[in-house]
Amino acid sequence: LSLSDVAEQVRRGEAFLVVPHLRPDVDALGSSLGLAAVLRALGKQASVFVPGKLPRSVAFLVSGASITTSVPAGVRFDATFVLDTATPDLVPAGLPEVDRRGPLIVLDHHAVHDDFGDLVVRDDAASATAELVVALARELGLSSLPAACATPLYAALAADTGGFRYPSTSASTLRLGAELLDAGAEAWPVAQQLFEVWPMPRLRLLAALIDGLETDFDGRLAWLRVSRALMREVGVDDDQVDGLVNYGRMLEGVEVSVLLWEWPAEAGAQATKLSLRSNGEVDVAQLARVFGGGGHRAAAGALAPLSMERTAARLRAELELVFRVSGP
Ligand SMILES: [Mn+2]
Repeated sequence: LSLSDVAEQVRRGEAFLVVPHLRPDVDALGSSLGLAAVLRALGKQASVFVPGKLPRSVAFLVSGASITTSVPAGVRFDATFVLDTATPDLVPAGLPEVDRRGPLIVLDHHAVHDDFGDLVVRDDAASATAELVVALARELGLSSLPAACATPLYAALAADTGGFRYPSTSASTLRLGAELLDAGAEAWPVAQQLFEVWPMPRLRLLAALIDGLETDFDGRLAWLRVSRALMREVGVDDDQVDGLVNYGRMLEGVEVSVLLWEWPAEAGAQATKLSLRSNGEVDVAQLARVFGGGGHRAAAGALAPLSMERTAARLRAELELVFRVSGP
């Protein structure tokens, strides 16, 4: 860890660009908004850059001018933070040239990752990137957390721990959650946004997914499949498919849940997105790696340049090895 080096960059600088990964999730965007609030509390300028359409699931974090969809022209940044990002492939396009963006500072908690960035603080023991943002705030001498960072950082923590339930939830995670509530975050409105408020089409999609659920390897594996035709039929976009893989893991006896998701074809080429969840026994980040993806031990994903059936066959071959090695 080089938190003190990062803190030194912050002390020396005036203006910072803050960037979450492409199609940001709640930890990526919440950590970015939280970091921007911390920087502003220290008297610095901070811009959070999120190009393109914001996923519906994170829209509640954004109000007014808290993000920008294009890098402000004419500003020279002293450094650019990239948050919750394990690979340069997920850094959004459109960052300024190096003389205008300064060094790339990566704050991340993915166990499987590529080496990139000029200064890297990566801690796979952190339950969320939000924890690293708070560690940096402390390194910078902020005695109390600014109110503006409370909700985004609390939401990030709650999202990546599944509502403070996953094995990554430690006593210090809960203490940090409490500190963020003290700073002004509200637990229930955040929980509603993260876990409770679903549009009808998403519930209908879940019903269809559960209807089509198949088990494999004596009930240790759950398969879920989403086709474009099903998505059209129930009226959902890609945002709303995210996270549904968790439902396969709920089934008693399931160790790994797989969601295969037909991805929009580009230039006639077929592609399938894989979402993987494990109960902790099987390291699904390693499985995702086979398809060029990544993630965490219990939650990972990849985009395979294959049809859904060929992706399933390839994955099943990998899983045969996993389940044979780990035994019944
Ligand atoms: Mn994260």
